[in-house]
Amino acid sequence: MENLRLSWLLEEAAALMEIKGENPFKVRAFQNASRAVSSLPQSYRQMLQNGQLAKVQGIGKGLLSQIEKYAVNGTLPALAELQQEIPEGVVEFLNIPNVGPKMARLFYEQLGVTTVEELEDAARARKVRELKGLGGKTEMGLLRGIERMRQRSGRTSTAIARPLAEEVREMLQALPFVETCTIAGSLRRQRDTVKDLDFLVISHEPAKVIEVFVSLPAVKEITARGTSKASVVFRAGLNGDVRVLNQEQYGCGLHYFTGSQAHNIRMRQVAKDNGYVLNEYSLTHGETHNAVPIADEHELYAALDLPYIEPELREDRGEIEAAQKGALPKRLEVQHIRGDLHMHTVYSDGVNTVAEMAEAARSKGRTYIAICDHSRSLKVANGMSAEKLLRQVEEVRTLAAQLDFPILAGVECDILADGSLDYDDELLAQLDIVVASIHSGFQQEEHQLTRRLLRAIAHPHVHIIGHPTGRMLGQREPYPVDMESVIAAAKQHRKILEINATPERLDLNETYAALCRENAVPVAINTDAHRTDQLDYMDLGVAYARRAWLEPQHVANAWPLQDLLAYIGK
Ligand code: DGT
Ligand code: CA
Ligand code: CA
Ligand code: ZN
Repeated sequence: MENLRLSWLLEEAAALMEIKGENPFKVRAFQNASRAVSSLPQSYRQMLQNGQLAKVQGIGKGLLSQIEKYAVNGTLPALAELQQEIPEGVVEFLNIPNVGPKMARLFYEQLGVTTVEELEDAARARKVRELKGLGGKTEMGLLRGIERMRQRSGRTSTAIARPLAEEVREMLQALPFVETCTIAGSLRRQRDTVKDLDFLVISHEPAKVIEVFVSLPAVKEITARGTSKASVVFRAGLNGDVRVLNQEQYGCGLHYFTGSQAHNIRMRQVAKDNGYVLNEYSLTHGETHNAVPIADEHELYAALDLPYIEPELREDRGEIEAAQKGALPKRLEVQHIRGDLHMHTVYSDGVNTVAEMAEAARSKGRTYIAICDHSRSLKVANGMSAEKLLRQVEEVRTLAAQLDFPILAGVECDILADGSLDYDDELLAQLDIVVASIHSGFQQEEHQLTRRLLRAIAHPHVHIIGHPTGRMLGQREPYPVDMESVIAAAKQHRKILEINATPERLDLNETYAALCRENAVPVAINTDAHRTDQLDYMDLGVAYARRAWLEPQHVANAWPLQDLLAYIGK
């Protein structure tokens, strides 16, 4: 417990330093120390006394001296100083969509605002657009962001929800009196947005767990608090529920809190049909009332004569019937994914070189990739001129030979307002693969947007339609498109539609992805990575695709490269 508290304080200091604009190495040092402290084998105090703490990796001299002072008087000097300098309200700026530490600092330093209300007033008084590097567009975006933050009655994107949930889970899991902490609810079912976060904890000391949960640094407000459950509002704006159970209740409890409610209701009926009673804690015999020991969800399904049903399928969309008939979809795993057909490099708005992306993708188990940087019209993303694209094609081909790793030379080509493409046919013909996407003119009517996509699909040099509905979860609605016509056209022209695995996108959504499956239109799950670490979005894309019941055969980049090339006619 002592270690955890220190770890939080170090983390908080790091966040404040970021706002203050401190040297990133210094920020990193505090973050690393926070992580190191949270996983110490003994109490930091003991380790300080016996000299072991100085040897721990991630805790340098400066940090050690901070911790020594903390051990004596209970305050971290660096944090105390930062809290003097930066008002609490400024930290809340970070909860506004698209506001990072740099911008928060700018508002605070240049406008002198210290609360969200003051910031909003300043934006309405058109003072934000006067700031260096910002403009009217940022100002409008800021006002919309503040509004959205307040609304929040709605759902939160998994992009925000998942990192927060993982952080909370790790903190609870690290407690000595916690056996297991599991994320349940819609996040475990891999929904694209969630209403709240649900945590299930196994512990013999529920009161202690609740105590820690409600005092987590991420918690803003406690809305309900009992002896074994609690509800809070996180600073990020969404709610959280925790439920503490004992080990015997784990299997049924996890199943219940994972949901969905509709799936649970069906499962209760199945239990009843089999002579049992299923509730949130246990499975009991209907007549004897004796509990059936259920250690985990596998045992629960087995007790009801069912194969295990993946959380992603638990929506009462036919999964129970499929399970009874032995017709559940084969579980799509990230190991099935061979290629990644959409990623960016320094040629447009990416951070890494072609070589770095290729090496990273290979080390993550991909056996082929496509480099698809932005095309010339997309000025904001540093779109490539025709000459630059040709230079890249050359580099890609040379590199593929050098690395002995198949890299397709591609492009993410803008679909212009009239549905034509951003380069001429002669240039496109030289590429191995073309992802065509809409990045502008979302304001068009449904029939115009649909026509644009249909024209692109019919274009002989286009192979994949990127993020087909343009949604940005929590920021931008999908643009209106007649997706049934789009899918029909994709089938007719043997094209591929993308599930863009970026957490804010997940586009196609699960409904359209399922429609593709039903119509035998292959889907490509692409990361759209702009940095090497974003290649890991593949895990999320795959998990999301399971919600659409996609199997490896439905996913074009799970095919061997030869099959993919044959399908796109290369
Ligand atoms: P969300 O939060 O709207 O994104 O979706 P969930 O599924 O996480 O919903 P939530 O947080 O209200 O509840 C978590 C799970 O607890 C839910 O999936 C199933 C279970 N649950 C909650 N309320 C009920 C209920 O009234 N009946 C049944 N059978 N299950 C419930
Ligand atoms: Ca929930
Ligand atoms: Ca809940
Ligand atoms: Zn794009």
